[in-house]
Amino acid sequence: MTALVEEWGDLAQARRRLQELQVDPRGVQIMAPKSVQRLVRLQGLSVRAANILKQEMLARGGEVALPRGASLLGGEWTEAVVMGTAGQFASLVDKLREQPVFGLPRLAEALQQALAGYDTCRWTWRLRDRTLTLGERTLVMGILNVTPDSFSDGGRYRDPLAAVEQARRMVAEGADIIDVGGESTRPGAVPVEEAEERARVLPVVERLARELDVPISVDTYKSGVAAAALDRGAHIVNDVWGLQRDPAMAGVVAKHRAGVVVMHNQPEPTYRSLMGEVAAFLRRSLELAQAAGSDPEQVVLDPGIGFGKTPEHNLELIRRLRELKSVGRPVLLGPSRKSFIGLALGGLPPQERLEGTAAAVAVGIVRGADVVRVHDVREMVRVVRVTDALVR
Ligand code: HH2
Repeated sequence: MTALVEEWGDLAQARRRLQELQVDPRGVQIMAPKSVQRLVRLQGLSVRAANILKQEMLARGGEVALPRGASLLGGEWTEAVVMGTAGQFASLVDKLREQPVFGLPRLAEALQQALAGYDTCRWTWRLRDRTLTLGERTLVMGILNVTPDSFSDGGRYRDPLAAVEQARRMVAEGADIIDVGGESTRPGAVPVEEAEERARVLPVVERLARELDVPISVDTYKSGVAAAALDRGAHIVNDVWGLQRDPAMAGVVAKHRAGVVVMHNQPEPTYRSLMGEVAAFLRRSLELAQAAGSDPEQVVLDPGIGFGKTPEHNLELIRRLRELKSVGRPVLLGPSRKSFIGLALGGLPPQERLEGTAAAVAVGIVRGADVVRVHDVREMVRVVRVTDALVR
């Protein structure tokens, strides 16, 4: 007699394990949802809805954790963590949908969407006339900073010829996308006038779009630069303000049916609930994209490592990255050579952060990253391939 504690991560894996056990097909259908445990945090829930939720989940054998005040009908709004199996959640959602009081149908919708997003493992990313499949393997976005002052490679690719050469090298090394940026976003960088940013970025984008087969992304939060780059053949807008800084940006993306990376960003690293606030920001970015006429399949989410975050926030975001999939779209991670890595290594400079970047990329993939944005393409493609072989 032996006993082995097993880990069945998601429904697809549960089905496979049950089939391997030669459970009959009907049994697989019934048991797979019972074997997967989920925890869902709800914020902005009315106390009345919370109490109904608690009764309904207890009746199904699940649980709902509430702050003390909420169960005594203390305040009006509360937070809750709902606990149950995928099967219990499915039955709960069906029940809540039928009760047109206290916003329960909306709650059912939110629960269902979050669980479906979290459990999706294959996505389509629409970029103008192309589509990329995400989730089957991790894609690598190679960074091309045509700036004099980027924190780790400033000044190296300012000359358009050197930039094109570097892009070709990255593609030969396995990059799936090239991300061209003309303004450093590191803390303390000097803001760049739009005319200067255009002059840096556009000649490079134009040549790359013509000469390379991979999609070209433009790293800008200015709608004028994005529109001009799209006119010259770029496929993706990478906006480090998640469509929330320049009000014309969402319209530009929609008009060109471009892919868009919406990154979380804020001026100060202060949070009441880090994951909840980052997810809420990204949900708002996705809504802005849709309101302007984009398909949700154009959008990829990014937690914004190093932007308005302390080193501890960056570590927590990578550790809990998969939670962001509750928003309902795939996730890009950009840890490359960033300062939290230098700090974890006792203060090493950007050029000494290759192995640390590899660790962050590998764990990021294990935790749900679908695309990684990196400087060291040759090395990180190797890290990605091995991590994919281990976890996908
Ligand atoms: N990080 C940087 C710039 N753009 N875009 C996305 N989507 N995600 C990121 O994490 C991200 C980004 C900062 O890194 P880098 O481009 O290397 O430096 P700089 O801003 O100094 O040019």
